Amino acid sequence: MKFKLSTPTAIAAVASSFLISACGTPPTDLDLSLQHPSSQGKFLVRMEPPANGPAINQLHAWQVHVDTRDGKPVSHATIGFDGGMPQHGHGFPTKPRITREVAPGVYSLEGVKFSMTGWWDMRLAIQAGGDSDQTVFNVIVADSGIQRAASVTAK
Ligand SMILES: [Cu+2]
Repeated sequence: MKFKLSTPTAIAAVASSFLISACGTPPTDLDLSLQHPSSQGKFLVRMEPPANGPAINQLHAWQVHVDTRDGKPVSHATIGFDGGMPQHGHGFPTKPRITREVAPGVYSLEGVKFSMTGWWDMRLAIQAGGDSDQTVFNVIVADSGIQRAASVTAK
């Protein structure tokens, strides 16, 4: 019997089709701010999406602004990126990476692509001047682009 699916494969297929169809409603208390201190408070981080969109499946770049707590740009930081859809258990379809520092304390995050609407998280691990810290940003992607925090609170 060559064509019989093994049980784990069958379960995985059912589970993944369930996850895709049950898109999930993001938690209502999700913090959608694009600017906040890193988790241990070592840096102030601001995420800047493209001015327009981005549309689903459109490859694009963000700018990541890293400052000290008193507002001075943090240059020469090493920033790692990870993220995905917490409710779907998958990552980005691409490998977004911090590629370069475009201005003091401003870093380009390239290769970002949202492959579906819903809740995505963007996790940064920042190392600079002997300090390291991390932070998470939540993004709700709608068909019209990124849902801004302001439009979430204005219900
Ligand atoms: Cu997904």
